[in-house]
Amino acid sequence: MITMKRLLTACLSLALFAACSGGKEEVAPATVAAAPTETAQEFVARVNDELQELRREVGAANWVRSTYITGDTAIIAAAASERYAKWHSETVQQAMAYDGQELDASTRRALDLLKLGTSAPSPNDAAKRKELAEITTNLEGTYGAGAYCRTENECIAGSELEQLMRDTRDYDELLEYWTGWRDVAVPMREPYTRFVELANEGANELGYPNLGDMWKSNYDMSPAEFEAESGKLWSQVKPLYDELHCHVRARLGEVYGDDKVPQDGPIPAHLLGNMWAQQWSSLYDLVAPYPGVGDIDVDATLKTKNYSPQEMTRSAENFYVSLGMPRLPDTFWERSQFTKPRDRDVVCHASAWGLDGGNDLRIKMCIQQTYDELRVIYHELGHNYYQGAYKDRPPLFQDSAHGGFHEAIGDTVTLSMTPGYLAEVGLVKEGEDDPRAVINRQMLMALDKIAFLPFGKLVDEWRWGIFSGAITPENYNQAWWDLRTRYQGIAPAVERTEAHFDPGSKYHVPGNVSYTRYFLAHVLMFQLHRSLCEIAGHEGELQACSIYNNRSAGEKLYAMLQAGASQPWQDTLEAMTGTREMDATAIIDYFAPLMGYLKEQNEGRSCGW
Ligand code: X8Z
Ligand code: ZN
Repeated sequence: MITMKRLLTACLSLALFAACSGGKEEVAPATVAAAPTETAQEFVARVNDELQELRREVGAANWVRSTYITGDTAIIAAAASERYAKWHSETVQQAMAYDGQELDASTRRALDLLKLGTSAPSPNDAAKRKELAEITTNLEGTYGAGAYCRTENECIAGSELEQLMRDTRDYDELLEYWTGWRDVAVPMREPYTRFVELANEGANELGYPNLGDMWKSNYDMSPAEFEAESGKLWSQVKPLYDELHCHVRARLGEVYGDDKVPQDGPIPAHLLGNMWAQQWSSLYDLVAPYPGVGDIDVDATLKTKNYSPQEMTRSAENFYVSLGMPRLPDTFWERSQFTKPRDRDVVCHASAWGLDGGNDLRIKMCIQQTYDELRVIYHELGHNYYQGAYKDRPPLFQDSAHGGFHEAIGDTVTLSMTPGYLAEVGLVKEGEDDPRAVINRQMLMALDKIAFLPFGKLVDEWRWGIFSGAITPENYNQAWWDLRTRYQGIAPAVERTEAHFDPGSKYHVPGNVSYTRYFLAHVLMFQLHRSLCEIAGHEGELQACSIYNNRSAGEKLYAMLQAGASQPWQDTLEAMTGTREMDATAIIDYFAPLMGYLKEQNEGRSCGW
């Protein structure tokens, strides 16, 4: 999505960028624009210059805020957001002067993207703008600094709770972490409700019925078409999820007992090895089809060789370099946050930053020595390589083709982390050729990629509902759990009420990052992988392909990244894959071997919930 936030960071809170400034004397710009004094092209050139300058300031303020959460940095970040929001409101008003003019496609696109240049549009009223900036800044800060305190002296930070959810198998202990973390979100309910009112007002002023429609307008098609498009993709992939759900539920029933995991109902939400039940790879040992066959124990290598966070990051960089992409700048290594500082609160949720117009690339993570984290690093560097590739475009085009593309690049690359690749770079020992190892590997992959799909779909369905008013504050939590159960087939093991605000326990809600992008990325990554593998001349099963070291694939990928947001995403996708449509057939092809196995396993079971 084209947001001020995303123009700089590929996962940062929008909140920080949506702010304002100014006193009471401010007058809202006229809604009917005066005759312009500059041509549309001159206007766009000026906007690009101003945007570049503003981004330096907003980027710096947000970086400091995210890596040093205090009351002081809240003031600095909110003030910068506020300034950006003021500029944005006023500049969009000025742009309306060109509404009726016939313009070349690039200028028209620049004006359209300008309008969409925030994910939390402010009302054009100084007091409300300030309020919105403060709310969004504080919501993300509350998340970043959040912890579950078992006792007065024993508090566990969010990122540590995430790790415990991966490692622990004790039913009650898991439930304790699960509910403990959700207490952090309770105080978010009220400010979030106000956020919805204010940002909707801002969206109305920009001409959108509500913020959900504005978010859905980011895809070079109408909101209704976009909803239909994502609905179509979901119905293509749902059968894969249903098989996986059925099998995992059966195994969990064996572990915890059918009284705890009823075999005809939703799975208790705290048992999937992940705080949000969104990626299940930490359950691999429970569902490994052929235990021990061709095991890819990257965790063990990282620990035995004692890889540092920087070494892990270097290994990800080497992959991109093998495709012919440049090395990351020295400043990346100097300025990134690789580990969780001991002495202060930070937002640990991983993000990638393209500061100074893409010349100053950084990641912000709290890296742990695991294979899961290694893959997150590859994901983040995908963002950084995108940011570096489109940096020579005008600022309004410095973004991905659509939000899903930004999220898909690093994940496309991780599909090339085949056993052969991992052996070549010394992360595992050379394995033998055994078809059972393929099924094992596919299971591990499916626990992440297929398990994620319904969650990727529902988070914004909930937000579209609250932004449109179809879901009211009295039903926020109930509606959230209805969607979680309907899509994911999971349910809370303890009562949840409207005193809770469980969506707030997921970073992207207080962080105000739209989420459909991840759902789309999970479809696109397989589509892109299939095309890149064709270019690389791969023959045979898609799951066996790695584009590591392949310059032809790398060139094609880099050309796509360089296009940035300069053209409709359909053109970009066509140049890369030959088709103008997102399509889930590649993910279905990819997992064909595993699907055969799952169907066999599920025979005689009654699936569904
Ligand atoms: O937020 C992320 C990235 C940063 S853009 C780590 N992801 C989503 C999540 O964690 O919920 C990647 C997968 C989905
Ligand atoms: Zn990302």
